Amino acid sequence: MSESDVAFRSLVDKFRFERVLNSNPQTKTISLLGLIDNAPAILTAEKTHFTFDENKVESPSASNESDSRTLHRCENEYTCINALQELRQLTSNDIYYWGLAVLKQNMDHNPTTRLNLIWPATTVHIRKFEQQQLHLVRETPETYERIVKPYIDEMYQLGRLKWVHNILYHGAEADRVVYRDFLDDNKRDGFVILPDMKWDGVNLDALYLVAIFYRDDLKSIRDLRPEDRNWLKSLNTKIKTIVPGCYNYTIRADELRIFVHYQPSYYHFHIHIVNVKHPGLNDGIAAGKAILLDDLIENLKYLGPRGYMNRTLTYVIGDNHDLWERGLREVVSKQLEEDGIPKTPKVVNDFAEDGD
Ligand code: G7M
Repeated sequence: MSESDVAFRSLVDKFRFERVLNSNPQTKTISLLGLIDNAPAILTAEKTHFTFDENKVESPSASNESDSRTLHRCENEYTCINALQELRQLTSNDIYYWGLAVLKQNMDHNPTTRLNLIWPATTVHIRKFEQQQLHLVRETPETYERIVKPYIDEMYQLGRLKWVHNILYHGAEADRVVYRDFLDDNKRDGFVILPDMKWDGVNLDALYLVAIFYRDDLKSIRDLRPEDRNWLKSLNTKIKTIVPGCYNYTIRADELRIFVHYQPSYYHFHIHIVNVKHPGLNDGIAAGKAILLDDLIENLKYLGPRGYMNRTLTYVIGDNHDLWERGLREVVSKQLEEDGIPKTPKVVNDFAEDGD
């Protein structure tokens, strides 16, 4: 075990469970709130996907691109059904059989779970992970200036970006960095690509990278102007060129979903790079949260000199988000009224009244 394994293990061992914040049977994740040394901690576990070792086989006779990319899916004792240790049938019916199984697990080949720990966790973290009611809000430029911008400025002052600065300037996660684009005479346009905290770094089906930029004048897409268009275009090209090469071309440029979040959790410009077949964890890739980089580039052609500051942006927000209480709740109810949507009638719950 490395020193960092030992430190992580001792923190997880000290975790004292308090309550479940959220769990999702589709993404197979659970987030637990607990205490470590009397400070709040959030432990998230995600059951990992099945793995196959993938080797690229260069065929000497390959004359076209698809031939040269033939994938050889090699099996080992841990891939999929080879790892079967126990099997119990639940039922069978005609030609259909189903049951439960235990598969042999191995840290290198098929670890059971990806664990994320946030410690000490702030109330912003806890509220973000907690199950909550979601709402769609239309953020006009006026709403942005009045409610959202002051919030972003406050978040910035609170120093929630320490992890970003650690990556950019202090060598954090350096051993995992996939690519660093850093020109001494043009630091402003540079960036770092590395595995997102959400990816185990093993299974390419779930490939999830994040590109973080040295520019610190962009808090979110709201700060993008038409003059940034060429910069974004060259980023897009670089990402699509570099990432497939980093993974031995087992993933192609057109298999990368490249997008940003609005609202993001962290107000320092960064881009998500995800295998297009990944359905996304929670709402990370959903409409109302993810905006494709290609669409950003295209839209900047038409938005005028103030760029994204001119647009109304529609997105999903949870009622645990600070912005909800800071004014978005009123914005939403006013918008529904202006749109002529009838007020929701009071719904009587018959079952509750019957005492069932
Ligand atoms: O929603 P937003 O666009 O702000 O997403 C931020 C992304 O950064 C998420 O996909 C996180 O999983 C990722 N992320 C957050 N932290 C704190 C870290 C970190 O410390 N390291 C890495 N590699 N990714 C992180």
